[in-house]
Amino acid sequence: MTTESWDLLWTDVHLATMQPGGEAYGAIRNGALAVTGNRIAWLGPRSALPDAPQRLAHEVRDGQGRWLLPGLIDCHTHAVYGGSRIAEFEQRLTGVSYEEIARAGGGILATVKATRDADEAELLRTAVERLRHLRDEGVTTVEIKSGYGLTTDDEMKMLRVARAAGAALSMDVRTTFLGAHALPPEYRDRRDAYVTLVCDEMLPRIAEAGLADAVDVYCERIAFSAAETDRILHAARAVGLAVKLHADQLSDGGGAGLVAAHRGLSADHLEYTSEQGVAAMAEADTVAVLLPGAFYTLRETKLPPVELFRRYRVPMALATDLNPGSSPVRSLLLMLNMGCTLFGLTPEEALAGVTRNAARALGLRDRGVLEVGARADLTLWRIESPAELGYHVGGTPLPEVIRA
Ligand code: DI6
Ligand code: FE
Repeated sequence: MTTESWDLLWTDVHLATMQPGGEAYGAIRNGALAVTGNRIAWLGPRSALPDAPQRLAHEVRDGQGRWLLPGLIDCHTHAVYGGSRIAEFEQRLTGVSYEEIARAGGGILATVKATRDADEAELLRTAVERLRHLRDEGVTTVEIKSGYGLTTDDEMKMLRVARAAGAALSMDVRTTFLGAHALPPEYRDRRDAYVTLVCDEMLPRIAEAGLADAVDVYCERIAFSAAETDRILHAARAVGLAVKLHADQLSDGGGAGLVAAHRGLSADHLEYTSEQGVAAMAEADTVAVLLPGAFYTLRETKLPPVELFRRYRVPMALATDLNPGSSPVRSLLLMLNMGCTLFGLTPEEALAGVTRNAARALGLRDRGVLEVGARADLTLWRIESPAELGYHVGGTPLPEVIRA
């Protein structure tokens, strides 16, 4: 043996490192990549390997000209929930709007009832069934929110199930507490009391139990106001949790500027965000998470301000928003396609949105790009070029996946 002894070495692979600033997709054609333990140990052109492959690693694999990418990251889902909203899908197609259904006590509140009624085993079984689709597409890290429990116990139940689903599927799950997703029916005339419950009871208990990595609020005219949101984000930061926000989806409620003022990790949706909001996000290093599945499902027409995000250099991520109402989406690859076709992203921006920038939206610095020291979450694709991942509408090739 020479000096190196890597665990595993791929040769004859094209690398899409997703590092910015150089080749498109950070590509290294005719490359090689080595892993030791659960980290990337070396990468570069095949011709730069310091010795013959067999002398460098315990195991050498021929990549057969496939493309090697980082594991994909879905940074916004509501994958744990009870029941279904298929009847609401039928209702919307007879002309009833999402907001009308929500105001009539359906929508999120219908899922709250079904989630409260479900036990942990049932919630876990159905969440695993949904997340399996993402896993098979090469998703190695997924964020999952609570928000269909809306009592301390039911929110904690959802967060435990989210973690258990990750363990069952060998996916890395990041959990987000979304107690302020809807006003529960028992608090209908006591909004302030519910916000107080979220701030003074739910947040401290969940933080103490270590069940959440971040806190989110649905800031929208059918959910929580900017002032209520501000209270909750303050309380979240007081217990040391990172914050993010469902912002400016159906109206401009100033959500982007508000979460930026709290130095939030991300602002999500953003169809109605103003230039002022975009500028605030740029200043605070807040990632724009775009959710074309919800835009498509609700047949929205107002596009998120992609050109402003580019101009202000706000990183853009893409996610499924997997939820039973506004985004029954189980394919992150389809979001690449919709991000391009509906929102006008380039295929490279779209792919950065489910790798490098999705990692940033979760505050994770150890993944999302191929570089020495990064987690060895890898996907190997038999594709012509990385753009192909956003090209097909259904039937996209599936990867071989290596998980840390
Ligand atoms: N994310 C959400 O939390 C809500 N909309 C969205 O894009 C609603 C989810 C739901 O309808 O259950
Ligand atoms: Fe959402």
